[in-house]
Formats: sequence, structure tokens, C-alpha cells
Amino acid sequence: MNYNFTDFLQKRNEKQISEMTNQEIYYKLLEYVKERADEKTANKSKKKIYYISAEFLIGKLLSNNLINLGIYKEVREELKVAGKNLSHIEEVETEPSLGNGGLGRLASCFVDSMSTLGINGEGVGLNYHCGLFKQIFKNNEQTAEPNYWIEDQSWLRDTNIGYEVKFKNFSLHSKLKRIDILGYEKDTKNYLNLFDIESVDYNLIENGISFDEENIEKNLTLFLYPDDSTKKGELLRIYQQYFMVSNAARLIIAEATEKGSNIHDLADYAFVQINDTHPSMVIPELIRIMTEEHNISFEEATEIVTKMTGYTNHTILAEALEKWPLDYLEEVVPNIVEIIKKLDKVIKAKYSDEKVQIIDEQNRVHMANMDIHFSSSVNGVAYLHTEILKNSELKEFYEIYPNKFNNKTNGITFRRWLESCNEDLADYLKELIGTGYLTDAENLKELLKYVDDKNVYEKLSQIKHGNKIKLKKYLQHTQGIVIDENSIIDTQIKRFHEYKRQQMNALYVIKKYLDIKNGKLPERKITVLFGGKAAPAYIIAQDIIHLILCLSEIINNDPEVNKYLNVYLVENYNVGLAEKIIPATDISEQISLASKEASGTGNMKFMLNGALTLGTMDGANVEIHELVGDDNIYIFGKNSDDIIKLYETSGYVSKDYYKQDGIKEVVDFITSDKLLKVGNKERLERLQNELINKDWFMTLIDFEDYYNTKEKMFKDYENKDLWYKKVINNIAKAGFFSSDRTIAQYENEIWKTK
Ligand code: GFP
Ligand code: PLP
Repeated sequence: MNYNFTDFLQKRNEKQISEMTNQEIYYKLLEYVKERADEKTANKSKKKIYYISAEFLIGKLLSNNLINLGIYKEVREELKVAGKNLSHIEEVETEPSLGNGGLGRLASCFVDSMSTLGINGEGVGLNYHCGLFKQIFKNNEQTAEPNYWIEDQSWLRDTNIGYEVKFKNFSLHSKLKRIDILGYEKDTKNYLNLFDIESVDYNLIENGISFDEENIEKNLTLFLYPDDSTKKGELLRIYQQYFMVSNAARLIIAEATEKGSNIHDLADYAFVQINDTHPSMVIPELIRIMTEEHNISFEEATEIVTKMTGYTNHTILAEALEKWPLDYLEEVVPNIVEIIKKLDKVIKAKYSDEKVQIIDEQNRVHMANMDIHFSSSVNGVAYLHTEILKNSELKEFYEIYPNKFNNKTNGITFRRWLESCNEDLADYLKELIGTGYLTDAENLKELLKYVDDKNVYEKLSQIKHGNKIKLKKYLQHTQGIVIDENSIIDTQIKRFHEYKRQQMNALYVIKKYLDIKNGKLPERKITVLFGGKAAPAYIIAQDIIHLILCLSEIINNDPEVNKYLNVYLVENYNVGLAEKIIPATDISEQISLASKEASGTGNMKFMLNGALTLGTMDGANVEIHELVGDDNIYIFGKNSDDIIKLYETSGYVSKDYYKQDGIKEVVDFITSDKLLKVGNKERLERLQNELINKDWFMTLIDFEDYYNTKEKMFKDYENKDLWYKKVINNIAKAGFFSSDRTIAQYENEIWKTK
């Protein structure tokens, strides 16, 4: 039934919109959207997908839900008539931080696409009360505070579903909370299922984000991934993961049984997509439940579970491929240790190669190895990444199971990352090519008709300028940062990690600063934007943040330089900020060391929103390059084969690069008097030392090429026709990166629910 927001308020004898505060309107809109969502029915199919993930970086939900309900513009108009501004109301919503970055945001795009495609597929994860920390800068350093996001009224819905989860020393009762996932203009919906403990004790938080890590019964869902550099931290992670998968397994079995499964046929009713290794324990847990409670033999249970699970790998970095010491697992979940040992025995009986064992010689359990042996599909998240898995990282496994390996290049939902975040561009695209791209993103290719149309260049540049002004107002209002809308905006926003090489961009900033000081002035002012958090236990990443904050202080306050260059690190980068920064950006920095970034999804968002990529041949940059061609992307640096070889031969010596002209001066500046005046000596010296003597992610190897390629970009930017021709090519080819395409591939090639 179609009734508008005003009807909804009238029906309930609420105040008029004009008499309400923005806060009141937000809460009423929340109720209204939930009521409209109640009209939707569940997607039905015999088989259901359970996308289990420790992270769902959902972002704010109001606008997205309004868009998916097809009432965004209608509601905005109703508010406008009453003198209210929807974008101000959006600001009332708190943003959950149930993820670190790309991995969690991907999971959120995927649940949106599953609903949009009418697939019976739901997310399963945890309801962290404080999520990932809120980043606050003090004295040019990152500090962390809890991000309380759950309010009395929120998108979470209570259910009466809950299960008993048994750990070695105690049991916990869970309760399931749900968030509606509405597909785009669909009559059906799915849920994001977030399990929680019965009561979380906020008093356990001591100072910043440190807390009593022992009182698990009261804090299991307090934070996302607390510090895992200590044993206590690791144990808590195991508690969280087991709690998540044990609940997921119960939910899967309950839902299948209700539909008539006798458990022997569970694989006809359910498929579990394991997002990275965090949910891997779902494999032994399902086997345990089947054998202990359903009288199914170990062999049969293993066969069923193998058939109904698939594993997605998101990184080749060893640190992220979890290896739990067996005795830690014994301390928390001895019941599944028995199963893991049995699985290990099966593998040891078949294969002697140490690399493919589940339990290694140091008694550590390799979660990814268990996933690969005991699931039916193993996928990487971009073409290059999957090739690296097959040919080097997981070569021994690929030889055993060539048919399990497949690629699913990541994607992004265009509802959030175009329709919602860049309305002016979306409206203009509709004017040019109609609405077909909304349901089939490949239709964006029709834009190519306008590739030589100067009027289109002009309009696109006006839209970009408008987005820069919007970003300026927002940053001024929320962070006290004043960017120049006439500058070229050069952005690197992502988790801080040495492989993503924010430090290389920081070195660029130093070089530019020195250039300006030496009278070599840029043609147009450059605004370098950074955003991202560093994991609390990752010291070097925090040192890089420190360097950037120090550089901003010096550069933005130097009247000789700030006319030409500004540098900002936005505080507490999150989905909401990404939605504002991406549409305003000209240069998309995707500069990871080749072979290290599995895919990237930020790169796709920038491309779709008309920024040009400055990138290495890494992750999905390779596919962007393939789609747009050499002329429409700025590629630099060594390729992945060269880098992999350098690692194999230990052939990279950073000091050799450091000594080169133009590099030494820049690296030395990190501990110059100027920087030490505003910075912390220990941090700056440590970072400099790291770059000169170790530089594991080879910052210096690509620096010169990076600098020159970026200079070329600035030059090209001054030729508007040339630049916007490239921009059109990028937008037109971005259709491939719709998560609807990715999810359709998961469905057709792995899940097969339909
Ligand atoms: C990880 C990988 C990225 C990849 C995403 C989603 O995310 O390359 O795009 O997962 O597959 F590293 P981040 O750790 O970069 O956030
Ligand atoms: N964080 C947020 C809020 C994002 O929206 C994204 C992706 O777009 C990421 C992190 C991941 O960025 P990247 O793929 O550049 O690492």
C-alpha cells in the first residue's frame, strides 16, 4: 500500500513535520521505513545462502532504504515543503562501525545485491556494541574511543530467536537481532542477522577502548576485533568467532529443518559463504552438531559440510590468514578441537606436504587450509589475486583441487555508491542514457556516445565542482577543515597499512612541499586528502598517521606553501565520509605494492564517480586498466611478477634506493628540525629507520615513477577536454564493477539457489 510520510504521521496523530526537530523527524522516518519494510515478503527458495562474516560495514541506512523503497525524492519533497532538509536529518543517524574497511563494506554491498536480485540470501554476523573504535586526533596522533552506535530506537529488530552456545568453562545464551535488507524496488527483503549476548556491560570499558578482557560473559560483543597482539586478545577473538558460527550453524539447521530437511540433505537447503577465515569454525561446528545430535557419521557429515560451504580469500598477507594455537582452541572450545583433529588426520593420511596440513608442526591450526580442504569452492576477489592464489600462494592446494578454485571480482552497490552519494551525477546520467543502468549496470556503456561531446565535459565538471563545494561545507562544519573547491582533489582513503603505501603518498607531499619552497610551483592548487584508521596494535601505521598529521600542520600553516598545497587527514574515516569525499575527488590513489592488494573496492567507487585512477598494476586496478585502456588510467610502478620475484630472491634493498638523488632528501625530511618541532621524535625516527633499513612493502622502489606519473596527471588535468574524455570513459566502463554482477556470478557458479 502506498502511503506517504505525511499520511503515516497523520494516521498516528503525530505532530506536523514543520513542528518537529530533525531528531524527531529521523526517529519517525525510522518507524515509517520499518513499517513500509514490513509489507515486504521474504525471498523464498529451497536453498538459502548464509553469508557469514565477522564484519558488515553497513553505514547509515536511512537514505539507502528510502532509495531502495523508491521514495527518496518523495520524502525529501515532503520535508522540503515543511521547511526541512533531508540531508540534515541524515546527520542525526549514528553510523555503526561493524567493520574495518573493504572486507566489511563488501559484505554490506553483497547483502544489498542479494536482496536486489531476489536471492534468498542473508548475512550472519555479530552485533558489536561499540564496533571498531572512533578515531580522534590529539597532538598529531591517533587516539581511540568507543563508538556507541546503538540507540533505543535503531534499525535493529528484536527477535525471539536465541541459542545456547557452550564454551569450555561456561555457556552463553544468544539473542538474534535483525536488520531489514531491502532490495532496490523489490517486493521482497532479506535480513542481516546479528547475534548478540544477552547483556553487555559497558562498565568493563576502562580507558579509551581498553577493557576487561576476561569477563567474556559480559563483553563478548563489546568491540569488533579488540587488540589481538596479546594472548587475551586472541582468546577473545576465538570466543567471538565461535559464538558467531555456533549461532549461525543453529540458525541454518533450524531453518532447514523447518522447511523439511532431514539433515542428511542439508546441502539442498543451505549454502554457507565463509568471508575470510574468521567464520571458518563453522565447518567443524556443523560437523560436530550433525555427528553429536543427528546421528550422522563423521564421514557423511564431512561430505555434507564440504558440499555446502565455500571460502572466499581476501588477502595473501600471512598476518590475516589465521593460525590459532591448538591449545588456545582447547582453552575455549575443546568440543570442536576434537573435530579439527579428526579433519587433520584425514588430510595427513592423504598428503605429506607440510604446506597443506591443517595442524602444523608447531600445533597451530591453519584455518584457511581447513576451509580449502573442506569446502567446495575457493575464490579470490579479483582476477590477479585469484591467479596469485593459484600460481603461488596456494599453489599446492590448486594442484590438488584445480576445480575448486574460481574468481569473483568484487563489486559495489550502485544504489549507495552512485544514486545516494552522488545524486547530481546520477540525475545527469539518467538525462543522458535513461534509467536502464539502474537494473543493468552494463548500460552505462551507452555514455560512450558522448565521449567527444564538450557540453557533457562541461556539465560533468560542474557536477564535480558542486560536489567539492558540498564536501567543503561538510568538512568545515564537522571537522573545521576548509578545502579549496578550485583545487584538484587528490584522495587516498582506506585503512592504514604499509602495503597500501600511504607512506609513499606522504613522501610525495614532502617532495611537493620542498619543490614549492624551491620555487617550483604547481599550476593549480593541490588538496591531498587522506582518511583511514590504523589498527591499535600496528605501530608503524600509527607512525605514518603521525607523519601525515605533522605534515598537514606545517604545510597548511605556511603562507608560502598553502596557496599551492593543502594536506588533510580527515578524522574517523567511515562510510559516511567516503560517500562525501568520493564524489568530490579528481585523483583516486590506488598505490598498493603490486601483488598485495587483493582487489580494492574504493578504486571502483572512485571510477564510477568520475575520478581518474593513479595506480599500480594490483588488485582490481588491473581490470580497470583492461576495461578503460592505457589512455584512461595512470599506471606506474613495478608489476606483480617482478615484486613476487624480488621477495623470492630477497632482491630489494631499500638503502640502495634511499641513496638516490631526490629520494634521500625526501626521506631525510622526516626527521628534519621542522618536523621534529611539531612531531614525536620516537615515532618519526622509527618510521624513517623503517623506510631506510627495511621497507618491507617497497615504498622506495616505485617512488620516482609515482612522482612523475602524478605530475603528468596534474598537467593533463589542466586540459579539460582531455581530462573529461577520460572521466567519461571511466564512468561508462564502471558497470562491470556493480556488485549485482558479482553476486549473479556467485549465484550462477557457486550457490545455485534458483
Ligand atoms: C580486503 C582486501 C581488499 C579487498 C577487500 C574485499 O579489505 O583488497 O578489496 O578485502 O574483498 F584487502 P581491506 O583489508 O583492504 O579493507
Ligand atoms: N572503508 C570504507 C568506508 C569504504 O567505503 C571502502 C571501500 O570503498 C574501504 C574502506 C576500502 O577501501 P579500499 O578498497 O580502497 O581499501
